[in-house]
Amino acid sequence: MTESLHPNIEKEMAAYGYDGVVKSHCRMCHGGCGVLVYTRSGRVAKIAGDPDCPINHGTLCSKGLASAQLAYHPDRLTQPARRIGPKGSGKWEPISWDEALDTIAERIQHYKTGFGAESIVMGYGTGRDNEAVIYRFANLLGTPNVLTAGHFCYGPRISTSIITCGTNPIVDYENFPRCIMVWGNNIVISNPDEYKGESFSVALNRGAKLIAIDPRLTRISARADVWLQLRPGTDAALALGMLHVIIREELYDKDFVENWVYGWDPFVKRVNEYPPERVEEITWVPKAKLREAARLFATTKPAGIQWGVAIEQQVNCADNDRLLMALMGITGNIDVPGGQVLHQAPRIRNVGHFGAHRMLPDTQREKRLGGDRFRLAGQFAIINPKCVWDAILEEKPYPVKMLFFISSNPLVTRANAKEVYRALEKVDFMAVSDFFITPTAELADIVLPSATWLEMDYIGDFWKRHGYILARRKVIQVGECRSDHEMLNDLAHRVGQGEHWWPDFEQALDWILEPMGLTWQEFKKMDHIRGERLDQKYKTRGFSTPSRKFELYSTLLEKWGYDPLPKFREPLESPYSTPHLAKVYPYILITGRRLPGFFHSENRQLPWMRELHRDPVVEIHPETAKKEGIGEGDWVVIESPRGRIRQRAKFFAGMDPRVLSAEHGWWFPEKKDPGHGWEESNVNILTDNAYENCDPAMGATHIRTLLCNIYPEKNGGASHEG
Ligand SMILES: Nc1nc2c(c(=O)[nH]1)N[C@H]1C(S)=C(S)[C@@H](COP(=O)(O)OP(=O)(O)OC[C@H]3O[C@@H](n4cnc5c(=O)[nH]c(N)nc54)[C@H](O)[C@@H]3O)O[C@H]1N2
Ligand SMILES: Nc1nc2c(c(=O)[nH]1)N[C@H]1C(S)=C(S)[C@@H](COP(=O)(O)OP(=O)(O)OC[C@H]3O[C@@H](n4cnc5c(=O)[nH]c(N)nc54)[C@H](O)[C@@H]3O)O[C@H]1N2
Ligand code: SF4
Ligand SMILES: [Mo]
Repeated sequence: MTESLHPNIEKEMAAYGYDGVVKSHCRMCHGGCGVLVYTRSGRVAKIAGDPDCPINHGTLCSKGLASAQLAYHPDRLTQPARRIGPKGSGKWEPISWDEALDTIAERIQHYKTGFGAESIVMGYGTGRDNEAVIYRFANLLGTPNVLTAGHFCYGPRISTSIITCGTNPIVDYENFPRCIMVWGNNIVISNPDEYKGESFSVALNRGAKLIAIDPRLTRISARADVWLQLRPGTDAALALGMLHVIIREELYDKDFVENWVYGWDPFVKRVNEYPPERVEEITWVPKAKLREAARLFATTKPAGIQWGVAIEQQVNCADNDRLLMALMGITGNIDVPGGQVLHQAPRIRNVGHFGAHRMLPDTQREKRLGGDRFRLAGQFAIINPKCVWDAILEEKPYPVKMLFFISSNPLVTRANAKEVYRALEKVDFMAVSDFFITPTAELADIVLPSATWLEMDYIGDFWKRHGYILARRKVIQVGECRSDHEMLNDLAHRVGQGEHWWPDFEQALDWILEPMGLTWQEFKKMDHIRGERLDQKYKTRGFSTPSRKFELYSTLLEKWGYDPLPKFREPLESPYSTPHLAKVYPYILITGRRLPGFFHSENRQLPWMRELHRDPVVEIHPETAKKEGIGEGDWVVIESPRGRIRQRAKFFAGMDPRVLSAEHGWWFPEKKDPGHGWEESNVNILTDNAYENCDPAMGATHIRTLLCNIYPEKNGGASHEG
């Protein structure tokens, strides 16, 4: 696409000998940033931010800049392959796409006939812009089982916001909030979902007040007007305490509460159970600071809450999300400029429509794994991973025979990795689509080479709630790699779903855009489209909930048999709930703080990214290190009741000495044995996935806090070289 280029781009092309430039949208994370991809002789030569893109205004992160190192990586899978030795032997032979897809299609038919479609579990991990095609395939196949990260990431905020106010409220950085409360989120590193750190930083530079709720002194906490350093896992109590102050001091928006809130009186009664004195004991946050933060948030308008996944990977997941929405709602910040906006999508066929959820027969929907245990999750087609491992290992409530993971590395990214391993080892048949043969893929029967964002045409950000859709344009072809969309479109024809799919995936893109009267070829030229922006829609339409109001008291949770009001539950494993365990495992471990260059278990093979961060790191307070005889940079053993791993100690005084923070996602692609060191430093060896340790409605696994011990490796921990 070289028509109508900015003169600077033309100059740059001439100066460096680039022979083409394509505007597209990165997707090294959840995606969104506009990019200019410069090419030379048909290869990507440079990637730069697109200054005209309203999402990133020309900025890019290190992962985006390194995209070509992923696309051209010598270890990449570029052809389908079949395992020829036992599971985990690392012996593969290349096969054709026809052979690979015919084998998978034959297995699907076999298990569907013999055990029912529910015995086939489709899986993906975090948002990759492929979820709509995966759900479509599963629903048309008749399996209610799609295993995602949705139980503890993004799924909770979508489902709880739908039941509270109709859709997910997004901070309106465009209209500059005057106060931002960052709650368990590190947006300047994680750029999560709808949000990019750049917009947040611009709002701060315009003078917004900042409140940070984080057990760690992040760059954001350090810049905050008020930093609440809470005990990890106690967010619900803290939010209830803030609500207590706001209600007692009558700092809430009376008009909104009177006219638009459902369940105010019982809600206030519940909040009254959490006076600041009690909250201080639970959260370790001094009550004076709690009051200061509550007052600042409630009296500075407009204000937004930048929420993070740390509050969702908890036993209090759904209530945490609902409490943050309560704070937004009662302070009058919902759907106002500079507050928290309920955006409208462009008039296209949306992800839910594309996902063909209505095509799944009710008799099959009722079989969704864990659907009767975790009922909020079940309503939103989300399942808890342990339900899948149990169905494989114990065949309860029925056997799962086949797994098909498309963009996920569950052996490294799901709780209780040893149990995950047993399940993947036992399952009858597994197919994996990925860029690399990861530790999970090593246990598959067939692996498929997937295309990176540089190798596909697609409508990016289609699933997000910020109101934009973006054109992702194909720039290169690598080997025989195919996008997950094209692959499933092809496979669907081989399992008898052809009438619901398209001869070619471009026609699917046309179908999505059709209600707007556009084709993909036309949209490509437009770059992005945004839905209509209208504020305070509730004043004319009400909220899209059963009561048409903002439900602080959830009528749906009540209907599904849950407490309709939010509360705090002490984590199952903590110094207070399991004091006997705390004698052996005296520290609270946080897992999974985001690292700039890695994306969960990804990018450890990209030279630029690995040079920035060679080894797994556990943060430890210097006093704690001294007490345990640990030196800066030492390899240490971290041990929990589930197992032990090794990481390197980094001194960090910005945490309570009783807290440690370990990285997640570690395996070592450079290790050539087929396990690639998945057991060595993988923090999910330590995390627990017991059902009681999950949010009762959402099934979110409580992986953010657990009890652990730490000691120098040289004292007899693991036997690895340092
Ligand atoms: N202890 C602990 N565990 C955690 C977390 C934590 O904080 N602590 N965070 C969790 C969270 S929030 C999430 S969302 C999950 C993420 O869990 P996953 O999504 O399973 O994690 P990834 O490591 O990103 O694995 C994705 C795999 O898909 C491949 N891939 C990437 N893009 C594509 C694509 O477009 N197509 C295909 N076919 N493959 C692709 C990558 O190479 C990689 O191997 O992990 C979670 N695990
Ligand atoms: N570079 C990079 N970007 C990513 C990812 C990645 O792996 N790498 N992953 C993506 C995904 S899937 C997700 S879900 C997002 C997540 O993005 P974020 O929500 O920003 O997640 P984290 O950085 O894991 O956690 C944010 C903060 O929560 C704090 N925290 C830990 N425990 C608690 C607690 O109990 N309460 C509170 N209030 N805070 C706590 C941590 O100290 C940390 O500073 O990032 C996305 N972006
Ligand atoms: S934030 Fe995400 S979309 Fe933006 S450049 Fe980084 S990886 Fe790409
Ligand atoms: Mo996530």
